[in-house]
Amino acid sequence: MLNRRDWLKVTGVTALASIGSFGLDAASGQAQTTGGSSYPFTLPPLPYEYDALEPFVDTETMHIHHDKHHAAYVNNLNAALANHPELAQMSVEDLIRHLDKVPDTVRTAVRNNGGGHANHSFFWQIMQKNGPGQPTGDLGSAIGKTFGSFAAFQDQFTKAALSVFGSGWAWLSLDDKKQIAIETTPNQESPWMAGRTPLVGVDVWEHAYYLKYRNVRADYLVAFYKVVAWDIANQRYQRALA
Ligand code: MN3
Repeated sequence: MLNRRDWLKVTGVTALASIGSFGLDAASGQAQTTGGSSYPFTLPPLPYEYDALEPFVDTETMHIHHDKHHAAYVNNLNAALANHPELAQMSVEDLIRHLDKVPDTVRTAVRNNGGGHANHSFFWQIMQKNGPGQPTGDLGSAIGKTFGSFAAFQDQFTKAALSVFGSGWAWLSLDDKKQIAIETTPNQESPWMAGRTPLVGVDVWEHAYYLKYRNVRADYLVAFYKVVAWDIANQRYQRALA
């Protein structure tokens, strides 16, 4: 059984590029959370139990968010691709990185639902029970250097997440100059669509928090910091730099 690092050495850059940054469960190296690498896509299981992130993310929200919302993005993405066999070999990351290759008749559907599938597959993996509570490794150093401190980063990230009008996401991303930056996206748009690589992301659609936090998005964000999988974010950072 190869560990993850050896597996990447063996399979090489092509596999890494096509699998993308959410194709593997970075913690375990297992591929069972990929949801399929191309059409027809399937809903990847959560990489932990539904109640694992209690009390910060409640069990009922996880069930509805994963089993209903994420599933709908997968089903709608498959429906959009059903009559486009020329796209059947593309990973969801490839699809949303290259929306220009998607016929305009289904581009909006792929943007919304491919984005939704990619974003949620990423989101489940960037949370964990009993996370380190603060950035680790080289990413921790980069956050300190870029923002001054983790507290200053949190302040800016929270402000960005609160600034999203309506539905969307806030991200810590790596840009094409290998610099980290905070960004927000509307709806199910994502950093991949702009050629950037997400390292941490938080879903601020109301479906992500309304059952427990009602209209108080700020309280949800305080809770989100308790479950960020910073070691996985750091692995993604190192992989994106390599
Ligand atoms: Mn969502």
